[in-house]
Amino acid sequence: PISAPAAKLTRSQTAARAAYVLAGNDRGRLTVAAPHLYPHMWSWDAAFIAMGLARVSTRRALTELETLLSAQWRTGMVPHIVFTDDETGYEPGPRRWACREVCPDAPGHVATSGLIQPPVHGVAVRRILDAARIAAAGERQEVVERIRAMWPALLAWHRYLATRRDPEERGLVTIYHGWESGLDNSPRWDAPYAAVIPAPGFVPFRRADLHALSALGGAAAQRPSDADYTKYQWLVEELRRARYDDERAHRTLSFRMGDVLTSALFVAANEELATVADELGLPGADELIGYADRFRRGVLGTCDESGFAADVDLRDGTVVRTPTIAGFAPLVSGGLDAARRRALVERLMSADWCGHPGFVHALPPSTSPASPDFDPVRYWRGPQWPPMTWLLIWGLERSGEQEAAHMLREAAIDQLADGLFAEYYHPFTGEPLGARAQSWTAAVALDLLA
Ligand code: 9YW
Repeated sequence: PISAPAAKLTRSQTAARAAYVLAGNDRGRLTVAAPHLYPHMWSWDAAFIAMGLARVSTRRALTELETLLSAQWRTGMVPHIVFTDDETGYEPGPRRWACREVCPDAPGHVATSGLIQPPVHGVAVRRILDAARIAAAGERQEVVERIRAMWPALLAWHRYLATRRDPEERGLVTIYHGWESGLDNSPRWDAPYAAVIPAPGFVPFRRADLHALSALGGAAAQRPSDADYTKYQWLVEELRRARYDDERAHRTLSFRMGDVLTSALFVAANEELATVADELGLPGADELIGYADRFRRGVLGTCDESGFAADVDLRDGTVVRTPTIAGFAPLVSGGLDAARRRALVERLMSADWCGHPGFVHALPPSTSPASPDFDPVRYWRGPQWPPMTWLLIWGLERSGEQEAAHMLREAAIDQLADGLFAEYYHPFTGEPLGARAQSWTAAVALDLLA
């Protein structure tokens, strides 16, 4: 357990404590997402964790990605959860997903979920290779060899996304569940979830998350509501009935969204991996650049005049424009002309977003405080999430917006100096919310402080 320090930590104290948290969550070949609430491996968490670990040990960072990729499906899909052997009571657990039982593409040696999460793994690979530059020659050589060995799996993952998740080549990644976006209960998904209606007689299962959170002193008000959760569970049931077959899923699911943030992250990951391919003489660079171009066009095609992006309901083509953090996707994908990029950065720093005068830290909230859907404590409906802050800092730096990037970086480091590495933060009180000692929060701290 990690308790609050009496005063704000210095930068080196924060980094040391972050490394300690990651070590505490290390189960050998994987790092659990959080000790109590999330006692398994999550896909995009693993990528962030690998970026953080790269600052401590490139070898251990690669192990994280290797463990994740060893659970890859035959289709190339990288599952959103890889279950540890422990009987943790997390729901939906392996029995509920029943992937191995109903789908021949699921791996046999390990239990996984049947969903994806945003593909930020290529970003982690790039950063591990960069971190290895200052390592001893032997370590660098090992890093190169291990990246070479995981390359076919990485290419297969990107091919899966570009084909099965974008069969019509719109340049938007289709998601089958809000969980796939990583932003589970974001107001982005309110309208599409209205069409998700559990069949009569569907009995929702026990919510393990509320029990785990209350043990930590957290409240149900910080988590998705029961009504939302029943829909999440029903979608898992629909997917299981489709036997996790993509073609069937596209025809039968009651939720199919073109996710603009996932698509933007996919653009960036393709570009990062293409540079790795060039540097190490690996195959696929042109293919990856082709994917990046297609999905960048897809992202930009959803933008309004100020460059703010939207999701698309693929069941009927409706453009779903909500004031959530996903609207800033073009800062990650790139491609806006300078005037629209400026306008978007100004919007990000405005009082409707980071610059709200009541915020303790001028950091991006998951939903705009100017929106009627904003809720400062409820999960993805308002709180500030350090990994999202990291993504925007990274995107701003890539876009040449150094000043804004610097401001967010300083504010993020100040937020993390509470030494608790909470899952998310209350924008108006600065209070830590959700899990403590959350791995990806600690990983982000390590990277920002390196
Ligand atoms: C859940 C692990 C995961 C993140 C997601 C976040 C949350 C899990 O935690 O989902 O059970 O609701 O929404 O993005 O990967 O940190």
